[in-house]
Amino acid sequence: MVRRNISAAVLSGVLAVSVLAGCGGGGDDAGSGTGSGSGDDKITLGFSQVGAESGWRTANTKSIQESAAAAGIDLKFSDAQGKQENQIAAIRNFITQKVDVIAFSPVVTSGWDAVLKEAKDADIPVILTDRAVDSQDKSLYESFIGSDFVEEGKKAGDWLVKEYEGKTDKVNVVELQGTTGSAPAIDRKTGFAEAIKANPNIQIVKSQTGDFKRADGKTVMETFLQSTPDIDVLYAHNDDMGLGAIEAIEAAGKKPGTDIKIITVDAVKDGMTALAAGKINFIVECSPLLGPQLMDLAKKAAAGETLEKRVLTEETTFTQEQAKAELPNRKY
Ligand code: GYE
Repeated sequence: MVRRNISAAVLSGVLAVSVLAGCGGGGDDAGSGTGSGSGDDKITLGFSQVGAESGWRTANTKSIQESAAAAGIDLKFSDAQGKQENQIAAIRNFITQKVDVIAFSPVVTSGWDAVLKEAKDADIPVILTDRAVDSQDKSLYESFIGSDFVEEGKKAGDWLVKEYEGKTDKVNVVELQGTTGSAPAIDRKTGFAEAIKANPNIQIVKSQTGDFKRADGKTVMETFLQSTPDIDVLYAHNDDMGLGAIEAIEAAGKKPGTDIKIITVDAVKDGMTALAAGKINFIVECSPLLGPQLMDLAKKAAAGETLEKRVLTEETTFTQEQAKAELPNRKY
């Protein structure tokens, strides 16, 4: 059953009236008093997911669904299939349903102000999960939990600079970008460019989106290989695109990890397997396991608490040797 949290109702008498009227279960709600012990005070969380574009996303969805169940939160999960308009529709639907909290992973950064304002006007707290929005008005959401994507790009670039330390020969890098306009694509590009900029011999010679998908990574890499014969390095914004590119590289008769060095981001099991096998050279970790922290934040938000505005995910990096050691423990 969809119910509003008590603290919000206490804060506003007007809201309390409209909430009780809107629930169609006024007796239950009116009797719930302190918000505990009624047996029917489950928090409802509406979550709009980007889609299922990558191994990372699949692991992220699983983490959110499992953590909601473990936390006793009623999760309304909606898959946007990579489309912003679907996410906006899902969020509007959550508002109509009067969920207690809304969380979503915005497919792109811009274009959210109107729907976020609608949620705010309905007094439903919003938590950004994994990806950022570019809204200037930070009061449109309560918290943003996820990685520092600029930092991830920097870690990728720093590894490359070290790898070619002391060398002055030209290093041709091709880049497979994530979904155009998404926070991780923008930031991973920025961070990487910043890390390599003091080394003019390291140049990004081709850069194109592969939409964070394996199939697109493969087709775009095929075109890179056709147009640019002397590729030294591939920087892919996620494992899946890197894995697709590996297929293209092998089909072109080259050895991934040796003829072309490969750096990716995520560290999902398939990526780690390729890293341990020597087909990828370095992976920057991006953790998809945001579920437990998201549920904690959702509970606090439903209780009317002020949330930390930015919750950062802790992450590491993996070399081939480190991947071999980590692989048996990798859950996703
Ligand atoms: O790196 C990629 C996924 O937003 C961090 O989205 C996420 C990214 C992740 O499709 O694999």
